[in-house]
Parts: sequence; structure tokens; C-alpha cells
Amino acid sequence: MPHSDLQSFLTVLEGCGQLKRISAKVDPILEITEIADRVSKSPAAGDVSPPPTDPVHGKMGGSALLFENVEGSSMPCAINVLGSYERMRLALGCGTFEELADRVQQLVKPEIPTTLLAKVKKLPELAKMAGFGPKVVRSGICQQVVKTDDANLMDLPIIQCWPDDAGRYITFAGMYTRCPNTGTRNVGMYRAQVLGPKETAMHWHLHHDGARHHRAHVAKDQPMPLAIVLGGEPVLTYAATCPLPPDVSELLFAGFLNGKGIELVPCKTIEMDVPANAEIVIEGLVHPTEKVMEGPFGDHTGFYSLADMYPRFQVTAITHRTDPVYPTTIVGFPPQEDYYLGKATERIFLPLLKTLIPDIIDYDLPMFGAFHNCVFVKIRKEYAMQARKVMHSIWGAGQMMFSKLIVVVDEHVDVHDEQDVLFHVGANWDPQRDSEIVQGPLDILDHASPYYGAGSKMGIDATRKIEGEGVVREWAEPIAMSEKIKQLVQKRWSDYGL
Ligand SMILES: [Mn+2]
Repeated sequence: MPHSDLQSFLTVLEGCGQLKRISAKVDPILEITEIADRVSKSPAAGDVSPPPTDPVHGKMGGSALLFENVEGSSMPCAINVLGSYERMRLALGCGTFEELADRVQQLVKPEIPTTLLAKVKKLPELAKMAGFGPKVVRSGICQQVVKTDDANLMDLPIIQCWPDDAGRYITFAGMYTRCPNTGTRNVGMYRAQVLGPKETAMHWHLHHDGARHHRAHVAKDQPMPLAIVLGGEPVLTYAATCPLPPDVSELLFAGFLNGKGIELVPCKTIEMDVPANAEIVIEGLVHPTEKVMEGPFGDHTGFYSLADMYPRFQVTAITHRTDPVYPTTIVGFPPQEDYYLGKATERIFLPLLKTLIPDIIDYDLPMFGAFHNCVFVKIRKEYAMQARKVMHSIWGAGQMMFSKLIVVVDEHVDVHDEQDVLFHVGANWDPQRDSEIVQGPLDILDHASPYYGAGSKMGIDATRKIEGEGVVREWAEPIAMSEKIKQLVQKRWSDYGL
């Protein structure tokens, strides 16, 4: 079921009509983006069964693309590899995301911790016991070719995504770092802007674990070893994007998804272990104090994020397999590849979210909300102001705190159907009485917030109002046909000749 490396996964995709090879010569500057953008917004290739939770975009995502002839590089470039429900499921080796969610919950269940954080923090222990921890091995395909003095980022088919981007960006890599105090490993998916043959800017948000590790190195005035890992087991790519709490190992989570521990090899020039089955590894050091201008970059919000000062990364080696494939992705106006990564997380984390906020029956992060701008939540309402309680719980739950708009609906509403949700907003919402406006932290990519990473958020209570919620007159009943008549018409349907 699990796939051992990127190329064997591409072979599987090709076998089920989910990969297209492009032999025409293409420019890594903008041309690949325009092609991938069109494909990712087109109907999905191959046989797809859309998930009931997302019937519209469940049928989208085109195919994975393998550009075999990229100008200026001898390496092929893969894009949109995880860019559909079907490919995401194949990468994670599961029939449905819900099936995987059950596995995560079963892993966590025997323990009694009460918070989501405590539950997820149990993952490492439990996963290690089950033999999912990473194992260091002697050699790996990722080091079949080792380049140090002659290492050159320009050998890679690194793309420029959008016209106003500051340059070429590595976008689909795991950034491997370690905490200098505890030795804890972290893998995060951050972008790196190429500044020269051996130099990049390192972008991360201040709450990212990679940034935290860098601050710890800054405090010691030491350069931070960092490995940029491209390819490897496809579960690694997903794990790097997962909203795991700090110090919960992405490698362990990847091992759990993979069904066995990820094999690692020691780097050639820095103290770091990297996946043995990776395509390409860029080793180097992040300067403790020196900063460079990074950005602008066309981001997953659908807007350019602004240029700012970020640490400088100096390449010490590039290692790769004999014939590597360079994976990349683009982000921008949705849906893009990241939408499907996000949807996998939405489903896989639902049982864990429910353990923290038991009122929640289901939730949906609608595509237009670009992850943080909107959440639809369905509850079984049992007492007055319960929707408010749920809103505040969400604003207190990990990265869900960034949710700018939370809409709470009753249990009969389909949270995966925008029309159904917005119908009930229109019908059940008194703007003054049923809106909750609060202040707090926001995604730093939110360009509308008055402050950097902070501003206001709103909750809309679109549930049926009950006593204790400011209703001073009778609440209207929804229209519905009686069951008796429905059954009668059903039985007689053929008589009508319709
Ligand atoms: Mn982490």
C-alpha cells in the first residue's frame, strides 16, 4: 500500500491514468505555472469517485504532470502530484480519509488526556511503541550523487511561479531542522527563494517550528544546519504540511501513515538525518544573524505576500539519486494542489477536533475561505448560546484560532453544501443579535487585518434560536411535506406520467 519514493508513486499514477508526461520544451519561468494552473482547475483524470463531503471539487484536479524537458536543466520536474482527492488518497494509501481518521483516533483512544494537544502529544509515544519511528540506515538512493564544491542550485528546474514573484522558489520540499537544546527534529514545508548558485532566503512564519529552531540557534550565535528534502515517501510531503503541535514529530507521523518507520541517512556535510529514499537533498547552514530581502511571493491566499527580511541559507552540498525527479507546486487562487492537502487534514483531524469540542458533529473549510478565512460548523444544539461556546472553543484550538469567520448551523444542515449553509444564515441570523465579533491572532498572510497577524474575527450563529437567546416572539417553523403524502406520491409516481 505505501509508496517507497516519489518515482515509484509516479509510476503508480501513470498506471491508473493519473499522470501526463510533457516532452515539449517548457520554460521554468511562469510557463509551468500557467500549464499547471489550467490543469489543476480542470476535471480529474482517471476514474474518480468524489467524496460525499465535496462532490464538486472531488471531481477536479486534472492529472499529475511530469515535465521531461525543462529549459536550463537536465532534471524532469513533477507538479500537481497530490492535486486531487484520488491522488491524495493514493499517496496516503487509504480508501477514504475517514478510514485514516479512524486509525488516528484508535491510536489515541486508549489514553485519557482531555485536551486535543495532550491527545496529539501522545502520538509520538504510541507511534514509537508500534514501530513507526524513523530508523537510520547506512546508505540511500538520495546520495547516489554527491556534489559539494560543484553543487549548484541552477542545475535544478526551480520554477518562478507568478509574474511579480521576486524570483525562483523551491516550493514542495520538507525543511529538516533540529532544536539545538533538545535535539528534537522538525519537518516543515516552507518556501525558499533562490538567490544564487549556493544561496537562498529561508521563509517561515514566526510561529513555525523551523523559525523556533532558528531562534534557538540565534540565541547561541550558531549557524543552523538545515536540509531541504525533495521527494521521498509521498506521506512525508503530507506530514510536512500537517498542523501537528510543536515537538510532535512529522517523521513519526509519516511513519505511522506509511505503516513502517521512515529510513534516514546522515547528511554528508551537516549534522542532520534525511530520508534515504529522497530524490534530491540540499544541505546547508542558515546564518544566525544575516538577513536578506525575501518576496514578494504569490501565496495560497490568492494574493502576493509582501517582501520582508529573512535569514540567509548557504548551500554546503547537493546530493541526489542518479536520475532524480524534481517535485514542485504552485499556490494561488484555489483550487490548487494545497486545497487537497488541506481537505485531507480537515477529514483526518475531525475525530481529534471532536474530542476537544464534543458539540461538533462535522465541519467544512470551504474552498473560497483559503484555509483560514471561513469555517462551517454543524452542532447538535442542546442549550442557549451553545454556538458561541463552540466559536470560542475553535478560536482556542491550535491553528483553528486563525479562523476569521465561523458559521455555526444546526445538525440537519449540510455543512459541505455552501448553499445550504448560507440559506440558513440568511434565514436564521439577526446580524445584531447573532454575531459575535472578537479580537485575536490572525494568519500573518491576512492582508485585510489592521495589524500584522492580529485583528478581528466573527462568528455567525445560524442555528434555530431558543429560549435564552434573545427571542421575544414565536420562531417560525420550516416548511416540509408530511411523510404520509411523500410516501403516497412516491408510490403513485408512475401514475402521473412525469
Ligand atoms: Mn512541527
